Amino acid sequence: MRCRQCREKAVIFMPAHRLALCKDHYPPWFRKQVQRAIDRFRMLRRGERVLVAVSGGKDSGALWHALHHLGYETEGLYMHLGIRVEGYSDQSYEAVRRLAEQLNRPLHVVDFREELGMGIDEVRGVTNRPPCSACGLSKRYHMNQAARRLGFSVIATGHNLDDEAVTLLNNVLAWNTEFMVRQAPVLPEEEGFVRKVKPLIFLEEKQTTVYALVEGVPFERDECPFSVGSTNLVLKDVLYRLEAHSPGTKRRFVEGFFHWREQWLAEALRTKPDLRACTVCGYPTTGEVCAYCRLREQIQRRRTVHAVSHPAG
Ligand code: Q46
Ligand code: ZN
Ligand code: ZN
Repeated sequence: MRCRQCREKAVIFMPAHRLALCKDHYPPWFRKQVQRAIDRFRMLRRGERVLVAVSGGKDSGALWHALHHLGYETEGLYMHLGIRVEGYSDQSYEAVRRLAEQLNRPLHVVDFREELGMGIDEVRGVTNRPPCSACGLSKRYHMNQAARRLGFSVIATGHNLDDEAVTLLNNVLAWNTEFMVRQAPVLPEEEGFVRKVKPLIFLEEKQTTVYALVEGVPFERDECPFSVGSTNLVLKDVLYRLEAHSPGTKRRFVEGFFHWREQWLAEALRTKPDLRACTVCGYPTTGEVCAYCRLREQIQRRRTVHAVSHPAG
């Protein structure tokens, strides 16, 4: 396959765009798509500092690299989940550290072992909560709190088109309209919450992978050990097959949803729950104490009980 622009050997063919590009012409095309999504949904303002949530994976790495080369003033935020299985968290951290060095940009780190008193892989032992549920909750919480503490008004995350289509399909299968309302390219700033944006929303996983490889973005190739066997992987496979059969399916699915979401949103906003500050930490919540503080309290209580019934020595 040859590049459409220069006839050199192509590094990627994108059936949905009927476009093949070489290693020199692909990265600028990719960045143009990122800029287009930013402009279309008014995600970022020129001159605004952007906190990029980086996990060590290819998507968030490609995002940080692309935003930096598009001229945005970026800083990275890595959440060290403390997952020791297969050395996952340490290896991811290493990839992120190398990227920060390469871009010569600051990197901030939230360490879950310090914040929660244990890694995400140990939470189940004391709370019965599946690791991904505790992980998602804690990541959302710390992302917001870190952005506020560091004075950022916006956080960018590396969700790509495949992630978005999987989440949507998952929500549609369960008719989880409450979650669907919160699924958007931009979650605007609200009392206590900073704005969240997803500039890779219309780029496929294959596209972010090729970008990361061609641009030499360091990333951890192994997926999180807890993602193995998840429903999301099955849904991803289903969507992959639909896409292969009919290129552009994922994009039509997600685009169509965003169109309808605008109308649902108007209705949902009328019945929006009132938020108030968590009495422990100040994070916005519908109850007295936020879900994160309840999780932390649960962990601490169980650890105290454990220490009393199994005293050391
Ligand atoms: S990092 Fe966390 Fe994912 Fe790992 S524990 Fe689950 S939610 S799978 S994005
Ligand atoms: Zn070319
Ligand atoms: Zn709280």
